[in-house]
Amino acid sequence: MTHKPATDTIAAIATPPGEGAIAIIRLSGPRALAIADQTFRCPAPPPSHRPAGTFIRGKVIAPDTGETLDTALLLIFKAPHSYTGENSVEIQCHGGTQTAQRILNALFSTGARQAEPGEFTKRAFLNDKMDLTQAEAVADLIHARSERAARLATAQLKDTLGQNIRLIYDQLLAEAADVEAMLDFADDELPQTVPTEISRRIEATKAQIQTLLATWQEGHVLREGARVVIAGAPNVGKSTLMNQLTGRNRVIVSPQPGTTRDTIEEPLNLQGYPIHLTDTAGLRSTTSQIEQEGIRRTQQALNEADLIIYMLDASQNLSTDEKNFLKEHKTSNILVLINKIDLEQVIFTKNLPDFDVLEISLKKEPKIPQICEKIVAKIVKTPPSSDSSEFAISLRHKIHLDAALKEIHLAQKLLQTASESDYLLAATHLRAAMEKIGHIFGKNCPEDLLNQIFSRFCVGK
Ligand SMILES: Nc1nc2c(ncn2[C@@H]2O[C@H](COP(=O)(O)OP(=O)(O)OP(=O)(O)O)[C@@H](O)[C@H]2O)c(=O)[nH]1
Ligand SMILES: [Mg+2]
Repeated sequence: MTHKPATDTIAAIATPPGEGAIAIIRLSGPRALAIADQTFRCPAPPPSHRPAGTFIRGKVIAPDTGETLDTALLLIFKAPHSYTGENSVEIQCHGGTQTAQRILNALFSTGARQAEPGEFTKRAFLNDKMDLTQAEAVADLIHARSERAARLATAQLKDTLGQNIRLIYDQLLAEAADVEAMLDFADDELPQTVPTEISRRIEATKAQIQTLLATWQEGHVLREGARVVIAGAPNVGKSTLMNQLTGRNRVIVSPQPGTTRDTIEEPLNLQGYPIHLTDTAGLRSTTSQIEQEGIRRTQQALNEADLIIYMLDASQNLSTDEKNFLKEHKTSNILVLINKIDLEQVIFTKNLPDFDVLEISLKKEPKIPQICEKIVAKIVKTPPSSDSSEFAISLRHKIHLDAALKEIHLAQKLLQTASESDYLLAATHLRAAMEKIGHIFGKNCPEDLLNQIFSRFCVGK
């Protein structure tokens, strides 16, 4: 990476606010060791003269007044062997709400400035300590809400995704160069078709990109959580299901149709996948303004859903509204539950041949494990296969991969014809694809894009 080394020194509290046993303050940049010398009193030699990796016990002082702020430990890292790749210092002081902030102020008064969110990691990226997929994995790990999410982030941090991406980048570079090399033929010797070997390699690269894209759904669910919305006519048992899935009496259940008036969201963790489960107001024609607003909110939740759980009452024939709903959502990601099979049943799975259906009785035979199984299968459409289970791409990666695929398609089309100008243009498309892939691991990534990525980090990371 070609960039100018940072000229300023940044500092931040790296531990969460509140009371705790210890707090950690990080300091990184060209003046980190000089600032440590000014603010940390310890037996000679001073911090800047100590070897990297030493832990020193001493006192942090306010340089202007000489007041002792705390007894603390100071850990020294020297460039390039630090997280950021710069000279860095970590101070471990007593926890609580005051001490760390007072120490931070002392560092500011000696020339450090407050670090932006993710700025330590951004410096690590700019100093080639990690590529962009690894930097993103740091944030993913911090935000991980399940064990699987944490495992995938850890693997990505070890560069599993980056290696795949860089391989694709190198392949595209070689493929573009080989297509360009065809321009060296004299016009009358130009091959009528692109050599099959090059076409085969381009096709293989495309397949690799598609394999990566197939991991998006899982990545999306793990990072953002899946939106699962329970919908259906009033009184079919939506709130009962919500309560049983969450294991809590969260929403009111009653025999009176129209009990739930608003959308109610609850978090749920199913087999390591975070889920936002939403109970909704029963869908029906109504003149009540409150209920109409509830139904409008239901519609909104349905529009944003990753999965709809549509519930029916087994003892009631399908209403026109229900028939219309099912027709409209034939192609949606939808699971149909025929509930109340303990009553006299008039609707069966066989009546709904186009849908994935479970017959249940939340009262007598809820089949919650089967419902959970179905939900997971439907939100993570491609179950992690052995070769893609090491990572799951994010939306940012998906956008670049999709764009790269488009460029490769265009190149392939042009390569089917055989004029010099077509070869040249095809090579240009392959290079454009390569550039999009490069953005994923951070090659020539525009500054505003980097800032956007690092802004979702915590301060101090
Ligand atoms: N017999 C029978 N009754 C059930 C079953 N599941 C739920 N119920 C009852 O059906 C009634 C309605 O349940 P709710 O969960 O409130 O239904 P809902 O779909 O949320 O209804 P609204 O909020 O009005 O749209 C309650 O009296 C439940 O006890 C079932 O499997 N069998
Ligand atoms: Mg309800």
